[in-house]
Amino acid sequence: MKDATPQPIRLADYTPPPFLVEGVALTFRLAPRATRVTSRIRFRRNPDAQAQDLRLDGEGLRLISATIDGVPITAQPDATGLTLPGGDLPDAFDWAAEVEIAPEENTALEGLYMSNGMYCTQCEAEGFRKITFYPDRPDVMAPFTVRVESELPVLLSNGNPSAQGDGWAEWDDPWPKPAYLFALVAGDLVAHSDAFATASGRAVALNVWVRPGDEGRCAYAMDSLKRSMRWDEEAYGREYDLDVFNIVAVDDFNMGAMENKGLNVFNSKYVLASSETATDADFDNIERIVAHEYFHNWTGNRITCRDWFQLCLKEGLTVFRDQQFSADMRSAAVKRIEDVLSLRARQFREDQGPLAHPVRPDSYHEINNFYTATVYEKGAEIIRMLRTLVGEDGYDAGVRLYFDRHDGQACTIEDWLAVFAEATGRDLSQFARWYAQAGTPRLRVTEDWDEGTGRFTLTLEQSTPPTPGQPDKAPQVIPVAVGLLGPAGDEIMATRVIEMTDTRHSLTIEGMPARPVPSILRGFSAPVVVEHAVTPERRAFLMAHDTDPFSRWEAGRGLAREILVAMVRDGAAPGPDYLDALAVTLSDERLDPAFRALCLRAPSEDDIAQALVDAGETPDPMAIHTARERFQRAIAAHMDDGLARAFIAMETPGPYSPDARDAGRRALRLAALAYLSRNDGGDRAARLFAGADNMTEQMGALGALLQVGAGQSEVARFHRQWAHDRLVVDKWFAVQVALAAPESAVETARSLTRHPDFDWKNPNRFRSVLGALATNAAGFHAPGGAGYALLADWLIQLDPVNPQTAARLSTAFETWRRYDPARQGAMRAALERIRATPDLSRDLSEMTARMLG
Ligand code: 0A1
Ligand code: ZN
Repeated sequence: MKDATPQPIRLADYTPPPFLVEGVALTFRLAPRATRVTSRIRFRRNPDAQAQDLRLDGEGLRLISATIDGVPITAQPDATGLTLPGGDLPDAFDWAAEVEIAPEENTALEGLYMSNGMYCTQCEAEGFRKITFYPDRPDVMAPFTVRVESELPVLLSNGNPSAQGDGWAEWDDPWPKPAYLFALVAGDLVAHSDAFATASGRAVALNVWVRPGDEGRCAYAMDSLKRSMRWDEEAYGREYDLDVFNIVAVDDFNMGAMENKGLNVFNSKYVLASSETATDADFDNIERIVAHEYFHNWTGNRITCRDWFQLCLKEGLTVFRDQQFSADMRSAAVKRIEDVLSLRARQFREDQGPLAHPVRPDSYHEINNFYTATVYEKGAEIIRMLRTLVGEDGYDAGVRLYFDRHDGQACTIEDWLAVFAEATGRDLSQFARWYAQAGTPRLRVTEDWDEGTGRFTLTLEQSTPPTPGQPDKAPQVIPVAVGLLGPAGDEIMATRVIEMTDTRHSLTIEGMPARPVPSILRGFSAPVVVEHAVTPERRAFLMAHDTDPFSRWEAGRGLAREILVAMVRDGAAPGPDYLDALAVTLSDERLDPAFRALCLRAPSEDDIAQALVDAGETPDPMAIHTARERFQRAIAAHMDDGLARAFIAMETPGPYSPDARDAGRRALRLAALAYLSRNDGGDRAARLFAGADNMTEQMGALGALLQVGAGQSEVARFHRQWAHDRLVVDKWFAVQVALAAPESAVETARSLTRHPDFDWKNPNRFRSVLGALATNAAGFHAPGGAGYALLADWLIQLDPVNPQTAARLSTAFETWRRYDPARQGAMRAALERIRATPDLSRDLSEMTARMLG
């Protein structure tokens, strides 16, 4: 630990900055080991703040010189910055400084670093302080000008280009921004260029910058960008506000991408795509992430966060906006199901364990540890509920007021809620609990039917389990979308939203001719767990008749989950009712193939483990794996003909297109193939692999083979074919580990870490082996604890090099308390070993401390 007694940062301690910044001018003289950064910063005393010293954050900087209003000062920086005594400072002054940094030695990929000979930056959350001395906090917003000097041909920064010459370029960003949105890129890059005319007629030059040779793989990112720009104008009335918009792809990046003003930096995996090298899922992610970063231009950049506790203000809203965009571009129903699957897999899991935290946390040690599914995905669910509660028009009015009132400001969740309260006249004080209370609410549903009077009563009860630091929870506002079906499957009450505010809520409907079947939480109207004891027949009925596609899928899902839980407990087999219902879904040509593919997907091993924990049981990962495998074999055996027909019928003739229609057909085709391989030993998959002309089918076929214990020659062939392509080689590493049999997963991962292509300092490559191991539940949790030990060894090795990525991957251990004493002991020992490592980063110290509790 860097600090003997590290103190958390608390929301309650927020104070406004004592000085504001009117303008910043930066000059970079780039050199790998000795980049010189000069800064000129115009400060002005903040009339709304109490008198205080001015703290300039700065880490790992060699201070060469500093002046105030041209007068040299002898500043003595400490390990995290320097303090200028407030009482000695004029009300307005110029700070100038020169520092030296070494981008080549920056392996943490935060601040200014190098990736394959190219300079790039990552400043969110607190990376700017590794570039120069500055009040590195989001509520200090300023216009920036930047001069970059380097022999490299392409020199980029935020805003508009203002001048350039041989070996230098200057950029001017007129929009005030916090330092976390600063960016600089310099490299030997080529552009895929295009143009966009905004609704009011501004001509915007668009560029996707990549390494030479990659320019043929940018078209989809560019197309996604143009669609995002148009969509934000049409759906939110938001126009782009600069003359250029640049996207740069870098190979070494800790996260997905970053919304720096006018200069988005992307993990190359979310930019580069061709049909031969990228799967449908990759195309989908590119579209989503390009949109997400673009949408931040208004939700995050023009209006930013007052402090990092408000992270969900920009992230929850921007995720919600990218979800709306994807729903408009593709099938809304399929998109909703996919989003719920991901929410449950990542956010519900987080909420169940020691890392549970509110969407707006109230304290942290390292903010980088809070870029979580809770802040992002649950944050988006809160916006969705808000929209449901205030209605579309109320939402539009509130959002308009938000942009009008807060443009150019650094805001809080209170500001966000206030515009809706004002625009709609609603009291949102109870709703605000969604931001403050951690944990996933449980919604217990009971029904009462009075045959004599035809009275049907639905009773809902909410409770939220305790989470770290929050033993007791108050009731939340839960919008529960409910519909009723008649016994013949007809809709007798269209969807209506029950607004639950108390612990208990009843809805009574009189005069029903026959007992209705309720469909509850349509569209997944709130991020809660529904506990509703219903018979398998009832679920099968909803699976066949519900008019809400989400609930229809959910009924089948619930059925599958219950069957799997029973199979884990007593080795039961899936009954013919479920198998017949699934067969009907598979061959129902009125249903979107992508939807049918989702219905065929068995709940994951982690889902089953969560279901067992919910039932108060201890999950056995091996028993879960075996049960799930038997479940899939039973489906394959029962539906062989239908699957074979779907496999043929879903072929996509003609050239590859990543559009939703063809992608949905391939999803169903490959889901069928994975089952069929259990019947034919992988014959069809081997043929498809041999003839595939696109990565979706090549990977789908390889996965199907590995799942049935075949595919070793294909694995070798795949590597020979793609050894030159980093992103494809990442897939090659990941698929072998993720789909290895439980008994060989750890050895597979270990041997791949010795492969000459295993470049462990590259985050994508590290995740492709060690991240993939954690997704292979039965393999990671194999008896003896070798998986835990291997991951711990690698996290300890990575931590001094790249603490952020090490800390993120440590969440593989967050479920440790679920398991039997032997596994608990081994996981705990791994965590304790990490925690005891000398000089552990703040990132990993905080994560291990929270997990160990
Ligand atoms: N704001 C980005 C995500 C991001 C966050 C932190 C990073 O480095 C620590 C990088 C990117 C987004 O939401 O896309
Ligand atoms: Zn974001």
